[in-house]
Amino acid sequence: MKKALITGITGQDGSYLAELLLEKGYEVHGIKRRSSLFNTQRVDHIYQSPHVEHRNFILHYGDLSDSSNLTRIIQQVQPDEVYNLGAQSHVAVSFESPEYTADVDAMGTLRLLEAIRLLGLEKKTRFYQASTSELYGLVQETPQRETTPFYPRSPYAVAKLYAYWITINYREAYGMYTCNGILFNHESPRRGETFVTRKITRGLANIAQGLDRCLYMGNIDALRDWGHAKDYVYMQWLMLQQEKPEDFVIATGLQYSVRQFIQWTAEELGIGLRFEGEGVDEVAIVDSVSGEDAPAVKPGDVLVRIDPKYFRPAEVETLLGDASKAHAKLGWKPQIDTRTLCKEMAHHDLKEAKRQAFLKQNGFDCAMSSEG
Ligand code: NDP
Ligand code: GDR
Repeated sequence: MKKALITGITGQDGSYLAELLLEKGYEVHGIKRRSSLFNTQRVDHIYQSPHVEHRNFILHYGDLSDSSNLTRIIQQVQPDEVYNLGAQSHVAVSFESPEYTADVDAMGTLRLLEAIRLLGLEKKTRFYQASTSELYGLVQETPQRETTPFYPRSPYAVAKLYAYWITINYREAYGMYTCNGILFNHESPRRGETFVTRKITRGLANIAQGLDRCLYMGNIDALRDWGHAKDYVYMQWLMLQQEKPEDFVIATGLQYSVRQFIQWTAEELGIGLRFEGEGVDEVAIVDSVSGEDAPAVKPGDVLVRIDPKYFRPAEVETLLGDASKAHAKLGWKPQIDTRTLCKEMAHHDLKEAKRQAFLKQNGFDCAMSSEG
């Protein structure tokens, strides 16, 4: 039985990857952070109590900022594969906590690689690094592929640049099987609530159900290449199953604006929207409402406004990936397109909003926040 260790197992990708590896018969170990509230909601459905015999899903307390802890876990687990998905992954937050982001996202990667090497596991343990399209930042070529020069635009992206190169350096210096997946944005109903797609699907569903009144957004002209997280974690596994380690871009090859994602989400909720105004004065106004999913919305309502507080000090305006290398060498193609992804997320969040609205109507408190 192969053993895998996943950092960031409680996150979006970590939860899908853990499911995939369990299906493939792995013993899955994950690192979770200590938190004052439960933080394992995304993996609770596969959780196994420590009192069960022959567990194949085991969580360890740990943190990417603590090398002695990482070394102890790797020594104990002796993993065949390490997936480094743990990170302070929010670009806007990285401007507010740049040093912490560098410590976890850059140095955390080094700590894992050094632990593998110092424990003498460099010929046994394969290593996957969660690299990102944010490395391209101010894009130098469109579409972006493995050979496109990088130009990071945030403390997050600069930290991930270090992680990208240290992963390659350990491959070249010590002959380790290490690789980078340069993944473009990928989303799902499990996406963190403060990333733009989830903020939109959750925010509009809440408004439709009368739990909120208006969604405040940043730069809705930004263009992204959005895929489904389930498709992308499969690639993470596939990259570690090759004869030789290599780096791959993973993307759908299509890009859309944030504004388009808002429009699609509204359509799924039966709301016709029109955009009026420009720049910080742009708003999205309800044109029509059909069906029963948006009882709290009527024509003329302003559903979306721009709040400059969500603008970033330096923005990545456009990203579009070229995954031909992954198509050619690994036979990989995404199965779920962006429109279908949006539909799945919107209906997931509508269901949750209906549940919250029901609780509210029956006198129970429900806390709503659309910060992000
Ligand atoms: P999430 O933000 O959903 O998950 C991040 C995970 O990292 C969580 O489990 C979080 O724990 C954990 N984590 C945060 N800080 C630490 C720390 N100090 N020590 C240990 N663990 C920590 O991210 P995604 O699942 O979306 O992304 C996975 C990885 O892929 C990240 O590295 C991200 O930067 C990268 N990436 C993501 C893309 C995307 O579009 N989703 C695209 C390209 C790259 P907790 O649950 O306690 O917060
Ligand atoms: P990104 O994702 O920065 O690409 O990083 P995010 O969804 O946060 O932003 C995408 C684009 O939308 C614009 N935007 C807003 N973003 C947020 N969060 N909130 C808003 O209100 C808002 N309004 C407009 C942003 O300015 C941006 O242009 C994600 C993360 O998962 C990273 O970890 C990962 O590396 C990259 O994707 C690829």
